[in-house]
Amino acid sequence: MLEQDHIYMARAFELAKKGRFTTSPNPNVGCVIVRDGEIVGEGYHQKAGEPHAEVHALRMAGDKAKGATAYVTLEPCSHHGRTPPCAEALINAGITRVVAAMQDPNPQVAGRGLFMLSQAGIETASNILLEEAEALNRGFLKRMRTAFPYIQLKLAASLDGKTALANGESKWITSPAARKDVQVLRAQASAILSTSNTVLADDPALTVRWNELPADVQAQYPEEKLRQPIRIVLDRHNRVKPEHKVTQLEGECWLIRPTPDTTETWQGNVEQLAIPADDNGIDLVILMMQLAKRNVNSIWVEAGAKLAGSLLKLGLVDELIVYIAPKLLGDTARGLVSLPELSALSDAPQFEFTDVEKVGNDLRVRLRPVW
Ligand code: AOF
Ligand code: ZN
Repeated sequence: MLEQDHIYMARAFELAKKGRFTTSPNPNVGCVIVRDGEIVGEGYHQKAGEPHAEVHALRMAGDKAKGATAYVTLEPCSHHGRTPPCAEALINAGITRVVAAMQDPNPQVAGRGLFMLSQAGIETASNILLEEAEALNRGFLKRMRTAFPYIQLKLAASLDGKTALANGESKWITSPAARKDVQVLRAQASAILSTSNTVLADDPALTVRWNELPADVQAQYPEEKLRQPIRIVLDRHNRVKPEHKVTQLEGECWLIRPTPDTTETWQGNVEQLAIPADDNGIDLVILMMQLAKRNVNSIWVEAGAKLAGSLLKLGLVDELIVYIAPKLLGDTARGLVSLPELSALSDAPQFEFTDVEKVGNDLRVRLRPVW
């Protein structure tokens, strides 16, 4: 590893992040090509089906790729997918050294990209800035490794951990700044998961609104590139109807119900997925496996205390994102998560804080479960 490798790889990460709103279900990948201490090519993956990061960078480098080093945030691919293998493109362009931040766990690649390169006489190195590489594609990596999506549970609470008054009023606990922040996180998810209870109570849109994104995000993410995460609604009793916003707005809407409703006329963006249910609700483990099969990398959950509790009990949650408003709602208000009564503190689900930030007048804390 050379000292300057870190600098060029950090630049490749900066480029990769530009694709964070648009590449799902593909990973975010950035690539920098360097010859004689000069960056001659740069690129990042923008959209599934379009060229990979390496191809953009090679196009920019042209002849200058001969004898150059390529820095890529993910191992170059070796398979013929929607696009031809990048390892081949790097070989043909005359690249002599490839540095990858991490191996690609995609079973179609899994080390074969780096192997192809070294077979062609190219010097290879990997595992550089590995933590950044893991953080960049949590959803894609989890799906490739486990066949489950990465699940983020969004919660909003008062200082005393309450989400709604006893009468159910819950709408604006957190500030407009927190809601803007939610828009940015929604925009990065493959899908948004909610329930028919939430749809019937609030008729939410569950969309990303470009005009509500912060100005710095808007500057990197033009409105015409807006991608709507898939809206997924758990609806065991077929209560969601064609007049609800989730089924009408732009983007896909998947209704999860044991028995599809054939009496209504649904718009083309609505699909009904048959997943078994029992008295506790839809089988969430089967659902998540089905969603991963349909290439859903990451799920942003915005729902009530019951679904939050069920996902936590099943060990399906990878990350909690809690917005805490500086308000007290008192002990008659409703709690954050429904869990069975505990008889010992040692049985309480445990988390560790991974990040704390002030967002407007609220706090945003991020946590991951400790097993
Ligand atoms: C990307 N962008 O820059 C790189 C990827 O369906 P395909 O042909 O686009 O292949 C997608 C796979 O290629 C993806 O799952 C990952 O394993 C590998 N590398 N993918 O979308 C890129 N370098
Ligand atoms: Zn590729």
